[in-house]
Amino acid sequence: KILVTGACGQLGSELTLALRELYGNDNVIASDVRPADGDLLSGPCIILNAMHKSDIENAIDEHQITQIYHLAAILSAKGENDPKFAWDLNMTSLLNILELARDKKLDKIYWPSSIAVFGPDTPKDDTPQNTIMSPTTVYGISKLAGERWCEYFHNKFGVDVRSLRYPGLIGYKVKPGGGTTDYAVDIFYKALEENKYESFLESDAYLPMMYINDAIKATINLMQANSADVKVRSSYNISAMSFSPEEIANEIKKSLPDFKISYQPDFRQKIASSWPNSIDDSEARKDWNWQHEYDLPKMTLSILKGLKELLNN
Ligand code: VAH
Repeated sequence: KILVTGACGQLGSELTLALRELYGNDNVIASDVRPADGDLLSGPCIILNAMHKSDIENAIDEHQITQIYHLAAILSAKGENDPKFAWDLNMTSLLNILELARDKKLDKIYWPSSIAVFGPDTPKDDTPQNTIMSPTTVYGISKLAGERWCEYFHNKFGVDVRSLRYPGLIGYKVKPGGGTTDYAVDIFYKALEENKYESFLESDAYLPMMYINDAIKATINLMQANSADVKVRSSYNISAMSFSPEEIANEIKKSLPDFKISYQPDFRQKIASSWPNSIDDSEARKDWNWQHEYDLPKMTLSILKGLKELLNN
């Protein structure tokens, strides 16, 4: 059976539902430090703090867990408010799970990395799989260290751990928590509720982004690939599109002509400008046929339609 940590989060909630669709409700246990609600209650949910190794071990034994999707983490912006806690949570929880995977011979582990592992001196356009990485956020530092730990546990102990460097993920069903790229989710809520949005990033803050549907597809494709085909055991670059606040605002205006955007950059602008403009994901496309589906126009229409329904219920 599959255990998902951080299941109440932006990615965790939608990934849990997709995994339940694929493997059956009762075979995917949703866990988080806070109680689950909404659609997550369609299957087993437990309270679990991924920093407590014995609690994870008990969950593995009690629910016959063979795979863990470890999504619990503090994201980039929130991490800067409490660096030590962000480091402790992100690293302790990952090491707990890698050690348990080794000792209990779990089948597979999934752990998300991020484009936040790249820094100001990383080549900004078509950032390669292997390049200079000098992250400037604690979140990025924890993801860079985490990638090295994943590769170490794979090479030294044969743990089948797989990872993707997500770009900014745009998912609206659960409000995201603490990401620098989350302006691209907020903008849709504000457009539908107030027809205007004040962006905390500059108009030209161009960033690699991905609709959450594509992120879920990539995650499942990677986890279903033959182990021998998964050649990158730190974390794969993946990408779908890149856009700036101005570009996504113009896309929204095609459906909401009176929508207005203004700009009030804050500390998150500095984080965003340390990240790449675009990512080279040719290794993922070569090793396990990664192929994105959503570009900016298609994503915008999908979100406006889905969010309108969500807000009207
Ligand atoms: C964040 N959404 O903003 C995450 C992501 C690349 C950004 O890692 O922290």
